[in-house]
Amino acid sequence: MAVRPATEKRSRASAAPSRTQKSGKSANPAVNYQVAEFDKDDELKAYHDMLLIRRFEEKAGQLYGMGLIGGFCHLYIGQEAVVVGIQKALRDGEDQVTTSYRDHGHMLACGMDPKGVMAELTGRQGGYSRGKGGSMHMFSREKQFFGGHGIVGAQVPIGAGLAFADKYRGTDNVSVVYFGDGAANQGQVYETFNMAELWKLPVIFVIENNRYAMGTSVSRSSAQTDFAKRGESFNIRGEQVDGMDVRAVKAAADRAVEWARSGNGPYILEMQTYRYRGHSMSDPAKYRSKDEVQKMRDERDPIEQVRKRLVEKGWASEDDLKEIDKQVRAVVTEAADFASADAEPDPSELWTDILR
Ligand SMILES: Cc1ncc(C[n+]2csc(CCOP(=O)(O)OP(=O)(O)O)c2C)c(N)n1
Ligand SMILES: [Mg+2]
Repeated sequence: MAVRPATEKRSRASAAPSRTQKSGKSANPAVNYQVAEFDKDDELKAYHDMLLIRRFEEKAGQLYGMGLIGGFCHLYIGQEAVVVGIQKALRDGEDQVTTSYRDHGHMLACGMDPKGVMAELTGRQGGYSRGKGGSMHMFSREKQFFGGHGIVGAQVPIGAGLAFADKYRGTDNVSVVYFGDGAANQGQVYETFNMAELWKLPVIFVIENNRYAMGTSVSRSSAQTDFAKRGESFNIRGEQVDGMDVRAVKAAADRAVEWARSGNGPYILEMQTYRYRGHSMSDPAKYRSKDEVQKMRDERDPIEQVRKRLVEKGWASEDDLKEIDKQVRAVVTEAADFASADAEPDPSELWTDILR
């Protein structure tokens, strides 16, 4: 899969704040619009995988509204290109993934079963944590998915620990740890950066800069909003990437994976992305205008970008795309039906799977 510079003109509605695009002082490049060349199968798979996440999240939102999901529920709608593009560069079931509480998309991208994820959301025994973990705490050893973490930034040292284990065991696996722009201000992130570079750990830090940490925009919370530079004082390479274009994400992920897999140590990818929904289901999102969200949906939507290319290149007709949507909706409906009908864990399960 070759890499070529993108020729499309980018609109000002790019997920990137304009001042980061102008930055020229750092050794790190400004937003990287270089894209991987996707053939028909790549585009169709990306379309399917991103649509699965979107439809799954829409359904999770509905089930939450119906009172079937308790506790917190953080939707990933708008950010789908990030996990789908990164996963495309990984070895399934070998490279590890760790993320925050906004985690359903990451699990689906890793190939975890939508039924098991949805059943965990509704607290049923067929869920990935047997109905006892919920939205923020799911794991799969088979898919090498290590959670799902509710404490902001907690997954960052865990991801580096996984990379340490990879290196210690002499494998060439890499560990990908996703965290947000808000989490990037946590102290443990920098302790981790230091050790990861010192020990040349094969870890890729993916900062999902969706421009908000709960209700606080990056410019209000961060002294340095070029997150790709956050590793500079540790000599960690970083790039800013157009996280709304799955091809750009894939190209950047290829560079980062190649770097880490060959023993060069950690790499930072700042994904410039955007979440369409509130921070969690209980957030009315009054800190930003409806126009801002609509503009992003209209001009930068990651799924729409792929859909447009597929149609323009004659790789899929509108009917073909409707068929994919139908198949995806059937998978999601099946997951929701299972998650509504499956039994809750038996009360005796309160005393299993715990440290005591
Ligand atoms: C240590 C800690 N501090 C505060 C919180 C409350 N909290 C939950 S999510 C969040 C914002 C994190 O934003 P970001 O890292 O940008 O991720 P996003 O939600 O945008 O994906 C905060 C402050 C927490 N869960 N853990
Ligand atoms: Mg954020």
